[in-house]
Amino acid sequence: MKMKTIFSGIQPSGTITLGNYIGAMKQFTELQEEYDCYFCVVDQHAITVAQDKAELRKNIRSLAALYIACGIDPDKATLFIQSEVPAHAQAGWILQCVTYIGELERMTQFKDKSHGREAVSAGLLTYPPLMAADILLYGTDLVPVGEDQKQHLELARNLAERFNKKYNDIFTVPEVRIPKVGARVMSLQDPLKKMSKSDENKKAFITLLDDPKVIEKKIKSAVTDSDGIVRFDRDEKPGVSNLLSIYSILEGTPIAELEERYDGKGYGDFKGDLAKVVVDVIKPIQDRYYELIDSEELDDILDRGAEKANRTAGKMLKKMEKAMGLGRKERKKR
Ligand code: ATP
Ligand code: LTN
Repeated sequence: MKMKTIFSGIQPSGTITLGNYIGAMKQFTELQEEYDCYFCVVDQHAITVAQDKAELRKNIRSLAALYIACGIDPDKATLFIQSEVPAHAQAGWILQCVTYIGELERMTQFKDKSHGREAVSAGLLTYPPLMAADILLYGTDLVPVGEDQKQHLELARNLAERFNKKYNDIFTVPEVRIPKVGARVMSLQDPLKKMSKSDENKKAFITLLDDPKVIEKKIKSAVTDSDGIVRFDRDEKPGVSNLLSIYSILEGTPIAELEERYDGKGYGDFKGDLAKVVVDVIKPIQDRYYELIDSEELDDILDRGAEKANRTAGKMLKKMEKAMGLGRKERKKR
């Protein structure tokens, strides 16, 4: 039986956060053992909002290195950069033409990101069909993402079904895979908002490349509450609950056990220990990252990844074009 296919992407819009690690990256490393995986640095998605060109270049390479440093094995999974596989933009255009504007305007990410901005790019609105293209080009069965991407995934499924029905049955309708815990790591400064790498307040998130001292500082200044009890309660104690979730996932300890461990102790001890747990996870990732970042090895991996992705995606793009009647009939070999 054919191995099932997985596709997921992360935007190089900054350095990935603990939220991206827990909600996405950590799952990827587990899944590569059982599935045919494609992991992508979705740089074309990042330019839906303004990016500094030098920063973007740096972030793209850095994210690729972080994928590997976190445990993606290029011998098991295909790692590549979206803009190096032109079929994504081409298929994205085709899928835009089967998407209704109303569907795009309903996306909460669009509403959040466009809110209060003066110049909102058309790309920010039409981003979901590009994301659908990323996924559908590979015959993807399963898409591991954090909670915030659920709505985009639903649209990708609708587009696949619509295209299949209208033109030809060529797409696999993908399923979403959201982790049971840690699907929504919250901001350290506003625990009602998700942790996001493009948050203007740098204290709101921890990146995988933060210095251990900075990590400790950010955790110590995380917003909690004034009752001093380490207890999980999302509604009443969102800050403490967020820290407990992070602690539990990274150390592999059930939340109830952590509540017991900190019974009668204050937030100071709790936060100090959590900082150690976070640093213990991040430190080996950083060591591997610095070995890779300027290496030829990284370029070789990305060249190989782009080659394989171009082959797979190119075939599906041809099928899409044929199904819709784009271009000309292939000529008989003479
Ligand atoms: P940006 O701030 O630029 O929008 P982001 O930090 O939200 O970026 P993405 O690159 O959009 O991150 O997301 C990469 C993956 O990480 C996606 O699967 C997304 O669902 C997941 N993810 C993002 N933020 C969180 C979070 N706070 N908790 C859990 N998962 C998250
Ligand atoms: N939209 C996603 C990033 C993304 C993605 C994808 C995730 C782009 N293409 C394909 C999964 C599959 C985000 O903002 N997190």
